[in-house]
Amino acid sequence: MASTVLTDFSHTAERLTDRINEALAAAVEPGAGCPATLAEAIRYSLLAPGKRLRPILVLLAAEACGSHVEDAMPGACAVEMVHAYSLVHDDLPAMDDDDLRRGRPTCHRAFDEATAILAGDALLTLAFETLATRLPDPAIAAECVQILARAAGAAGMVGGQADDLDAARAETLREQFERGETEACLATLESIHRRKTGAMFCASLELGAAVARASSEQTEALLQYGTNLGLAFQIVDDLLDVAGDEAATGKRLGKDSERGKLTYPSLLGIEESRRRAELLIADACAAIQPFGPAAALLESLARFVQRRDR
Ligand code: GRG
Repeated sequence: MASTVLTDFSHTAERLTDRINEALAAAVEPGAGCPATLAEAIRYSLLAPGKRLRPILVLLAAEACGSHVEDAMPGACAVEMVHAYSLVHDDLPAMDDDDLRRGRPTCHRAFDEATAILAGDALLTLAFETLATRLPDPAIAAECVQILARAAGAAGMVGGQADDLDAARAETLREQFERGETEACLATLESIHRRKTGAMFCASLELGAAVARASSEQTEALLQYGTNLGLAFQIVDDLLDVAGDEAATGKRLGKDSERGKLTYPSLLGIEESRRRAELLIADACAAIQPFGPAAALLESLARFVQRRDR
């Protein structure tokens, strides 16, 4: 059963990833005025071999709501640009200080810190230019800009990252943990990850829905799917940090425990974390049942997230 599910998703990923990569490569053809090294750092980071889960979500959501892949491609590219910027900045010494990402040296290692900061800035800016100029309907373009800005901004991904880095909050979490207040710890962790990781999953689905002019019921169902999927994705990410394989994930592992960071496995243990991820995936899949067979690929993506090793 597991292998059927993974095979289903690998077919979908194969079908869409080449098209996404082509569109991304075209979007970062260096324009006049862009310095050569900056252009190289942008392409190095954006075109590195990631899973492309967020752009695939945009395209599958649009398809499930009756639209076509090509119509949703600007949204798919924009969300991957924001994701790539967040990884470049997260890897910087001032943040997570990492030297390996997607199986390669991180951007600031391959280039230098200033270039990595600027490549991230350029990717973030290009995401909004892509939405504004590549979506033909100005009303839909404006809606998509709003969706992505809200998810990526101070009350979304950036806010979640700020809280995740906040030493005072980490101290509070640890004290709560030591007092045995597991539920309070879980609520804090969930609040961080809903913004840091989950908001971009939800935005991806909402972008696909906006392009397809989905009904509010369809959008709501997709958001429920995205909220559960995003949290499950994070739990699995924490599990991979404990028991994953560096060659498969392409990043350094074991960093959470090295830093004494509270994570789902450190709070709940490995088995209970796995069980929670499984329940969240089941809830994600239940949320999209109203789409009928059109939801099958979103369901296979969710199963992939649960069982992923990278
Ligand atoms: C710097 C504003 C700012 C935000 C950073 C996304 C993020 C917030 C940090 C990345 C660090 C991290 C490990 C987050 C947890 C989950 C996550 C986003 C993992 C990376 O996503 P994948 O696995 O990566 O989809 P690929 O490389 O496959 O695209």
